[in-house]
Amino acid sequence: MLSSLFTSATSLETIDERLLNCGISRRSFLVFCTSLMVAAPYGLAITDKKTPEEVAAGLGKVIRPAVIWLHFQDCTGCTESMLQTSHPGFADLILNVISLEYHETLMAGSGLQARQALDEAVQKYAGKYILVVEGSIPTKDQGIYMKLAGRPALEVLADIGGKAAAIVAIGSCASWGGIPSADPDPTGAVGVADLLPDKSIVNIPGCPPNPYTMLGVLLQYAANGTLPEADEQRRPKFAFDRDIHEHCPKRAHFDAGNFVKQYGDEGHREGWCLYEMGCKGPDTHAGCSTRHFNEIPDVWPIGIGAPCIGCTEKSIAFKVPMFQVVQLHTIAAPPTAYAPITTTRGTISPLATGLVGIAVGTLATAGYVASRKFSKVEHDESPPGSNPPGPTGGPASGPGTSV
Ligand code: FSX
Ligand code: SF4
Ligand code: F3S
Repeated sequence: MLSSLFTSATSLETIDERLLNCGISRRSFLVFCTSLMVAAPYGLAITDKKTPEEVAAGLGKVIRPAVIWLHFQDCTGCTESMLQTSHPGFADLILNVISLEYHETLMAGSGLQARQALDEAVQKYAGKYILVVEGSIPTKDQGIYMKLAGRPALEVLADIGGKAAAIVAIGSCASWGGIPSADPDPTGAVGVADLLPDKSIVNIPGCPPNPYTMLGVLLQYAANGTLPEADEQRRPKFAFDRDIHEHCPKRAHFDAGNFVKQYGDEGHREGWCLYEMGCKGPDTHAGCSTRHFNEIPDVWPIGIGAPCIGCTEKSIAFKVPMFQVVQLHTIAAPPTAYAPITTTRGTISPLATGLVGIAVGTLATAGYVASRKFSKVEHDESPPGSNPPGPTGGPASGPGTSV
């Protein structure tokens, strides 16, 4: 049973003991637990249907999980997104709820010292540690493009990954290859699951991903030895079960047909939808639209006025050009069955009442919607940004077929 892994075999402290010894306040821990609950409102055993106090009480008793963190072909953005927290000391708290045994960016030692630290950690916690992998693994030419202490990453992963209790592939690079695997993929970059398909692996793609997703996975595993339910791409459902578009704050503009045509245009300044700028939100599964980064509201790509590039999707990120408009698979173009919300009210003759009035009104509305749809969708083959909205800020072209 995995639940007793850390309690029986290590001398690690509980989270409560550790935080007390480090002088970290209960209040900070409660804020941390609240952030976890925001990241995982359901689908994660440690937060499910609980209050922050209940989450803190449960987590406090958990033995800190031993974590070995390896860097392969990466930019260290995943680590940075975890450490660049908005509250002073919060990164410190994060690093204390887990027991980080090896992490090249954070450790003081280097060279032989670092290698010894890694060997000792692997030996001490063999079969019990969680391995976090950041970065892709080069496979071309016997993996010669990335070595750690003289060994190809391929060999290091097979060895250290093979002795791990579970593996978390953090970031898009470790999940499937990410940026290094972009065409022409000079190193043959792949993700962890491509090389160790039979291991317990959780993929947390994103470039970078939300760190609370990873912390939630690590802590659930430490608490009860289970991994959260995953989708077919091994992504935890609690964080990847819906697309960005479903909860995007710009969704009302999408439905109304208000699209940015050019960076800095009137629509952009007004906060309109970025679909025609190539936003991949309708095709991208991630929680960014509700779980922002660095605990700061609106700190996420669309929140700062940039389109989503689909960084969590293997078939999109670094494959589909940034400004290419995605096809709408799961959702319809802005409603055609009723008037758009930007329609201005016209004057109705007092004589035009009853059934005739209704029929005329219905036809007029349908005609308006249809003309708007046909004239602005089918004939709008201009590249994004070529047709900025007019000075009145009227609705721009509709989405759906201008791919
Ligand atoms: Fe990859 Fe992580 Fe992108 Fe960078 O290191 S997921 S390039 S943000 O940070 O691996
Ligand atoms: Fe938001 Fe992008 Fe959808 Fe527009 S297309 S509503 S910006 S996710
Ligand atoms: Fe990535 Fe899109 Fe979120 S680019 S960070 S999935 S908004």
